[in-house]
Amino acid sequence: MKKVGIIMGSDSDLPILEKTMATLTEYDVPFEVHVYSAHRTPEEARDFSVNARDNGFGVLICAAGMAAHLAGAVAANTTLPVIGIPCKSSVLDGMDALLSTVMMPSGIPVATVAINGGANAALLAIQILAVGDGALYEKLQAKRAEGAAKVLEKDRAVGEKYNK
Ligand code: RP5
Repeated sequence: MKKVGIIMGSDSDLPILEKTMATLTEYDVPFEVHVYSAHRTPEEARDFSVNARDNGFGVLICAAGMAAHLAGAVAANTTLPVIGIPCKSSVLDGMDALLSTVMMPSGIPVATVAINGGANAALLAIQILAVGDGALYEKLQAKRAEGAAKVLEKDRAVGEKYNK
């Protein structure tokens, strides 16, 4: 199976990526994680992106906060699908990172998930890999059904308490 590459702009983004790694682990999807910054270590971020396909990656997830150019800079150097996670910093509530990540010019797409959307970034990466992987597709279907069953159980419990 192709690996998922996870890049964060700073190790201060790690708590958000913990959810990404936990979700990938839940689905037995291999990943490799790095701290490369579009601004502080641009050469390392570029080298990783340029060589990612040859190094066995199928999807890249990039998390960054503030002036979050990492996902876009990575996407500029690869045609692998790139998923951006805008990270919330202490100011502006993550709107800065959201707009910096999502507003890509035509030609260089970044699939942006919600602010701090670490779990959904992993799920989207898994869904991309599942296009060509029947076993992974089956796992996704099973987990969706499990999730729906949990919600229906909550509906039943809430209804039992309040619907007199
Ligand atoms: C971004 O700046 C990082 O992705 C991080 O979210 C933010 C702050 O980085 P640190 O100053 O905590 O290293 O590049």
